[in-house]
Order: sequence, then C-alpha cells, then structure tokens
Amino acid sequence: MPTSEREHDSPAERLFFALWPDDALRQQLTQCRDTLAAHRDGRPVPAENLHLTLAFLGRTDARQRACVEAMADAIHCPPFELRLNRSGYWPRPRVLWIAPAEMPEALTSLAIALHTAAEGCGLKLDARPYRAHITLMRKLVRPPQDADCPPLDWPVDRFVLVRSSTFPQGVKYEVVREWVLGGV
Ligand code: 2AM
Repeated sequence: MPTSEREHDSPAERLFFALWPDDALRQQLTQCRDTLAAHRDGRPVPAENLHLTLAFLGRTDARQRACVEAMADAIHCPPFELRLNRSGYWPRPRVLWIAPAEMPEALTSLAIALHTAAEGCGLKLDARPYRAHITLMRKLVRPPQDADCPPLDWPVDRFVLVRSSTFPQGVKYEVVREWVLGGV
C-alpha cells in the first residue's frame, strides 16, 4: 500500500523533540549554510525548517503522544549555552551539518531523558548513537570547500515537540508544544 494511503488510515503523527532556533539565530544559520555550501548544488534546508533534533519519535499515536508529553513535563533540565562551532559533511546522505564541537552536559542529559521517555511510552527509536546536529543542506553534490562560518552561540532555554508532515512541495514542521527549561 502506498505510504500516503497508510497515513490516511492511521491517526498517527510523525513527531520529534527539538531545539528550535529563534528568528535571529535562524538567520545566522541560513548565512552559515549559504557560506558553507557556496558554489555547490544541493537542497538547502529552508530557513523555517532549521532545527536541532533531540529525539526523533517517528509515527506516534495519540496515546503515545500523551505519554511522552507527560514524561517531558517531568524532566528537569537547566537552561544551557550551546556553541555551534563545528561543521561537516556526511557523504552517504550527502548532508551538510553544523554541530557543537563539545556537547554540554545538559544537552546530553536532555536527549537521554527524552529518548528514555519515548521508549518508556512504547516508541522504537533509531538505535544509532545520538549525534546532535543541525542539517543545513541535503543532497550536496560535492563536499564543501574550506569555507567556514563563525561560531554561533545559542542560549537554550526551551525545547519543543514538532509535527512533521510531508507535502509534494516538501516537508513542513509545526511546533505543537513547548517546554521552558528551569533549574531545580
Ligand atoms: P536530519 O536532519 O539529520 O535528517 C525531522 O525529520 C528530524 O528528525 C531531522 O532533524 C532528522 O535528522 C531527524 N530524523 C529523521 N529520521 C530520524 C531517525 N530515524 N533517527 C534520528 N533522527 C531522525
């Protein structure tokens, strides 16, 4: 059965937890994307879609969504500073990305907590190790040259749950919930 038909049959949504840049950072990321990928063909990630995935849940039904939201409510994570200062290229998916050279402890803990929550709610997550990154460009035909962009500093004070929907024109992301990070 084609995927589109299967999707109509099921009320499940495709969801993921993410860090969501504000408009100013989004603009800096776009500049960085365009600098790194200058003179290269590929599919730039549209500015409004740029994000850092914390945990990709995939198809999630209403019961599982309520469960992960309740688990996320119980997560205590302090706000933290994220420095995006490393870029790279994964040749197989031909993806250009930017990432922190060093993972803040809070980011690692947050990603682990969300993965654990999702698994506790019966979702099966990707078994590959988590690698925090922001995809800037897909299907880049050749690796980027030596171009570099300045480090981007991101004061992270919230995380979000995002719904991903696929349309003929491309993927659309919609933030469906937000959690503000607090001390404790
Ligand atoms: P990507 O940008 O490196 O492709 C929405 O699809 C987000 O979830 C994207 O950031 C994507 O990462 C990530 N993602 C998609 N499928 C995934 C999977 N199976 N495991 C982990 N992350 C995934």
